[in-house]
Amino acid sequence: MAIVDTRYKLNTGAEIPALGLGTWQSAPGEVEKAVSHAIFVGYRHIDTAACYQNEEEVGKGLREAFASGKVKREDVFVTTKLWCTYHTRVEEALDLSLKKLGLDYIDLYLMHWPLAMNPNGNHPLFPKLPDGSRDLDRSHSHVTTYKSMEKLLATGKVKAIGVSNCSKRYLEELLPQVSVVPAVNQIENHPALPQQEIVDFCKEKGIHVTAYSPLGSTGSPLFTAEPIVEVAKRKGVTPATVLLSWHLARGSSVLAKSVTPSRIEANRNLIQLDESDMALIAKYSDDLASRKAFQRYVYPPFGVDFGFPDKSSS
Ligand code: 1BO
Repeated sequence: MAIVDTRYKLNTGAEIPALGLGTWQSAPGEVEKAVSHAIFVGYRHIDTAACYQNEEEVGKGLREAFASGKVKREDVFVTTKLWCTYHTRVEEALDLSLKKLGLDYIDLYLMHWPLAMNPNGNHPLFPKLPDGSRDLDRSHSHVTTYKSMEKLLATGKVKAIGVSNCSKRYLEELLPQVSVVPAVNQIENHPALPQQEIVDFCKEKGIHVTAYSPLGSTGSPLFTAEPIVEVAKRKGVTPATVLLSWHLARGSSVLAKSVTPSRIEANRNLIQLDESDMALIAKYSDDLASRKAFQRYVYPPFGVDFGFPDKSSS
């Protein structure tokens, strides 16, 4: 089996393909083609979110692929996410996403961030208070929201539920209070933000990790970082291939975002990294951390301390 066809078993028993197409920040008007192209070239995992405002386009791309007759709905793992202004209206949010996507079920429904925002604020997605700070809805903890998500499982409209951007502290708060262990925690993850503590905690609790922004954010130093380039040379691949493959070596699935057909295709070239490759990259991560060259944890979410101290932030 080619490494790109790797699948991980979730705690629901379902399988999640190791490589997914990410659509966050993909330009409108380009996502539909990106989704259909990705599926035509073998991707079986598509990630979107209500907040990305591209679910309709993603849906069109999916329908184009299904209409070809080569791929069926059940062949493609589709993830979407509950946005923060909908924490008090979980099923309504899901129904809106299903309608936009043109699907009758979602394979994985994630709480996008573990905090609720005012549903009646001055902006439908990012409401702010007059002083410019986030307009939060403190009547809803992430635990309350997740409990509403648990009820969705009985409707058949979601096959699995999970979380995103959850630190160890948020998960520690959640797990003892809920009946369904999240199937996935989707987090920003790359060698400059390894989030090892969260990855280890999720593994211990049977929560699969999916990485977003695996190449780092805009202006990321990762492509030219000496250890990444060194591993790429050793293996005869590009730095991007090394950065995507790093997640598979850690047992995580990875979302590769692109709307460019050639790049969508190139991102399938995942390879097996060995212990010495991983050790070289780990040394780079540790070195960045020791120089405090990056923020090791992206929490608390949006820089907001939502009711309890996030001890993992430092
Ligand atoms: C605000 C979106 C973060 C990535 O899903």
